[in-house]
Amino acid sequence: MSNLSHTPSHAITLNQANLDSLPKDVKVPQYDRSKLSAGIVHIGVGGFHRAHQAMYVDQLLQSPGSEQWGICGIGLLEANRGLADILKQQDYLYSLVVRHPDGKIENQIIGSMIDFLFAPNDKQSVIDKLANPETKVVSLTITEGGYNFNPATGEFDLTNPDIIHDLANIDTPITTFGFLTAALKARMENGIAPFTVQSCDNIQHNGVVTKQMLLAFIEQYDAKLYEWVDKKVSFPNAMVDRITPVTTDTDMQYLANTVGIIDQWPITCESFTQWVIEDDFCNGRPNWDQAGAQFVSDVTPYEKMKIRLLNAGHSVLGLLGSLHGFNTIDESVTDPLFAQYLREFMDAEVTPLLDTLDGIDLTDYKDTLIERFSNPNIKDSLARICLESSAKLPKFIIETVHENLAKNPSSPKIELATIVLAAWCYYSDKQVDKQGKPLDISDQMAETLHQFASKTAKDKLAFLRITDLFGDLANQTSFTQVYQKAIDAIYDESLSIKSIMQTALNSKG
Ligand code: CS2
Repeated sequence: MSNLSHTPSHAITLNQANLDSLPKDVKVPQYDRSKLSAGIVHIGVGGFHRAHQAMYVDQLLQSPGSEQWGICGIGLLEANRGLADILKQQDYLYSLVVRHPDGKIENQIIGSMIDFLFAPNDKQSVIDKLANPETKVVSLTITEGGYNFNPATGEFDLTNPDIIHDLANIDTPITTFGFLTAALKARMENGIAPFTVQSCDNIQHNGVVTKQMLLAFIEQYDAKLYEWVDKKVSFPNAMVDRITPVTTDTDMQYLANTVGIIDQWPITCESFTQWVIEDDFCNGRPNWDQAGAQFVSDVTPYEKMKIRLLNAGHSVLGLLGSLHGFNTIDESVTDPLFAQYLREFMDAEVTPLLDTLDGIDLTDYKDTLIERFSNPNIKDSLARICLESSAKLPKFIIETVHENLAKNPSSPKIELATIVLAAWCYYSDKQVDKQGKPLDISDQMAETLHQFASKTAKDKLAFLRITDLFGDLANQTSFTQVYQKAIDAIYDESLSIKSIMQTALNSKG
């Protein structure tokens, strides 16, 4: 985060010593932070973790009896250095600015994080922390791409140079899998019960996937540890949800100028929040249900609903909105045509694939999504939504297309999703919107995406030949017929994105 240009004289710097002097309408921790210990170690302290899990823990800590469930954050990436410094200066406190759709704002200080370890500075201390018997739950928000699987086959990628490094140097690892393995090995050898690994990323069956990936790593490393982890470690699946835009200078200025707090990295989020977790913990767990989370025996239908409607809906608005020239989700969804397109995509192409859920009305759920996306106080940038699309779209949208093709091979319901995939091709190829304005693209696979997409003029199916993302879609005629039509329309510079969307909706009657 950058620094504040002008610091108002009345504003108070956020740290433990100043907590009692903060403005009275700001909610501050009502518990004694010095009594907490870190039963939870969290890898990947991005905005989402700070708006979601850390907030649930903060809520739980407000009532006595949960002191063992403080959080120690871990940053594995060099990019986390700035965050490590800021959190330390602020005694690991930060502000959460909750913005309701009607303009109401609630400001609170989250106190559940009590330490942060920056791995590049000292890997051993991270391994020791994870191996410490006090650590009962290790949670992860390492993004969809962090799980290191091939999106089409689901196989763990053993060719990743960082994984190769970690298998050869388990005492000085780089990846999440290396650190977890080193720590679990130490626990097994020292007779310490294992921790639960709790994934908080947007992957269906995130617990199952985490277990498969970790075991694929350990299989290459140590047979005895493999067996121990397979039998003893639990990996509960979970559905996580709270829209958390990227923090901007405006957020910091709002806190300093309007609220009176100098916070170098505040977090802003929507008021809605949801966390549904499978109750499968091998070494105790916090009573997150007392803080509003739900424990269930099977989270699968919740995960699928959320990823295929909310996350996919974001990507639909993100890619089409970017090509149209919009900047934020609320700007896109308040355009009636975009809202209609999103709704039709959800109703016709996704909903028929979803299971029914006790107590959840899918029509209400979709209405709520449109309301949440329309929140004018959450300026969620399309650049954030389109960030790492190569890790997201296979799970969010391409799986839906595959399922529709399998369900109804002669007339699959795939047209609206296919236009989004064709838009992604144009986006990766031209890297500008339909008016020629450069797009802010950030994707680990950006080069490959560009390379394949830029052959579209010669071979309309070129982009689909990235089989790691699209599987066999290039060979399925019922898909390629629709896709070629979508490519023709998107690449026709005389057609606007909106006219293409309108035509697609009209053809549905
Ligand atoms: C977004 C998510 O990154 C994305 O594409 O869809 O970050 C989304 O905002 C969260 O999953 C909301 O819970």
